[in-house]
Amino acid sequence: MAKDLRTFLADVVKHDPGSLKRVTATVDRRFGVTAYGAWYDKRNEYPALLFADVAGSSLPCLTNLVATHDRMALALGVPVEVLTRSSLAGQGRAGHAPVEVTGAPVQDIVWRGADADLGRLPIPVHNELDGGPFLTAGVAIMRDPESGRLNAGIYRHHVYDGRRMGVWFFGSHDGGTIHRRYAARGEPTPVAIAVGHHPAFLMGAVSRVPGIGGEYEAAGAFLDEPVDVVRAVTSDLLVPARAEVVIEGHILPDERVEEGPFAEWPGHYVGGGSKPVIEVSAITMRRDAIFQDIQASGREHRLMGALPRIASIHEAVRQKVPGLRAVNIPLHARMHCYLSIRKEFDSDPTRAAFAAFNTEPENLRAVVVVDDDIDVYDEREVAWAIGTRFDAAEDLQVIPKWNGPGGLLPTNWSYDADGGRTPRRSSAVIVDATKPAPPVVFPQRARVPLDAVAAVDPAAVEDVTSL
Ligand SMILES: Cc1cc2nc3c(=O)[nH]c(=O)nc-3n(C[C@H](O)[C@H](O)[C@H](O)COP(=O)(O)O)c2cc1C
Ligand SMILES: [Mn+2]
Repeated sequence: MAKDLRTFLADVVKHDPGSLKRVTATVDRRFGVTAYGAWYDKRNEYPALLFADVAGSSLPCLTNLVATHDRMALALGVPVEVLTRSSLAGQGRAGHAPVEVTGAPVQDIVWRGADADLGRLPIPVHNELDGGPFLTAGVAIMRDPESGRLNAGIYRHHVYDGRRMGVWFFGSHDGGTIHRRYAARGEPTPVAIAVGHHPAFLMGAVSRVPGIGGEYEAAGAFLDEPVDVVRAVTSDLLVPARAEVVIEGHILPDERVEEGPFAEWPGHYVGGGSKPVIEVSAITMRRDAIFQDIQASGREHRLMGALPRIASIHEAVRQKVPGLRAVNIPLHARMHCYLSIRKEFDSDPTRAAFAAFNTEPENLRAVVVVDDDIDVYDEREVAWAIGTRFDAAEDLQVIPKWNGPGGLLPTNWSYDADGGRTPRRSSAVIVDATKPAPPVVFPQRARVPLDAVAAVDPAAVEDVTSL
């Protein structure tokens, strides 16, 4: 059977029992959904949460679906170590072009005109100071007017009223390029936003495909099967046939509305400003549709953002420094990046760091480079490398005015006492915590010989209960 949100939920129940929980209490869409997520977060637990009853909506709301590496690994069909210890998630698999079908489940129910009211969907207000409800798990599909290629990405949507919402395309993302191309011709940009699908579909949509388009093919690679698509009901866009909900509309060519505030992945309320506006033309859905949400600035948001960037940085740095061994972007500080390299030349760390910065210029502000004996997935190892192999006067490079101006990083703004703020550019830093390149001899790392450790007999160890 073709993969979709429902097949994945069944997989979770079967393979990861207890990690999908149903909330039976009626919750308010204002903080009700995120309150449960925050309650679990405080306990360092991240179950997927299915809210059966969100006040004022007939649809259930699902959140935190792939907030853990275990469920993400299940979704992508890889061992969890592939996600927690490498940058290889989804890599090396063949892409599959989408296949057009007729009679799609996602068009079982069609709301048009006044019926196409966003207020009927259980779209949550996530964090305390958010400017309103935000659609956070919507995969927006648009067609590049120049090449005709379909592009997809997740972009945040501030819901203004039943028919209109904002959209924020960051920096260099293709979504913004496509919209600007239509707007330059004075034309509206057709857009269709798919909500609720197999997480492998969503990871394909947010993978860092070079050039405009290719996300449907990438989703096919992550799913190991082509995505079934169907023609939208109010445009010629192709939308995923097995999504739960599709919101169709167009981005107005020259209207902008003040958007935000909204708590983003760095864990602050930043961004906002005037943003393009989408006018909704139809909402289609499956029977018994499940609405999907991602907890803004929560763990799922950061995991879904970190994995594609680990992959794209690995690819780019490897081209410049073949000795690259591993890349990590820690979930708790997604603006940091750790690279381990087998160092050949003293210039390797700087080259590697710049390749990483240039791959993700809108996200990274610190790159730490370590040797290949350091495990970049272990914070203790990275901290120890900085403590023992890094000399600040020699090995710290500051790149002034690298990030920004403005955007999501709080340091990319300056603030005044009246509550005002101005976009600024902030610096980035390279921490070279590597030993000198060969043939220089650096002190050896202490360790008990591995063969001695292998010879340990755990059965020879017993609890001391009396002396
Ligand atoms: C949960 C989540 C939320 C995101 N929100 C936004 C957003 O609001 N704006 C944006 O431009 N990118 C956002 N992204 C990143 C893009 O979806 C991603 O970088 C994608 O590759 C961009 O595709 P594009 O270059 O084809 O536009 C988000 C990613 C995730 C996982
Ligand atoms: Mn793209």
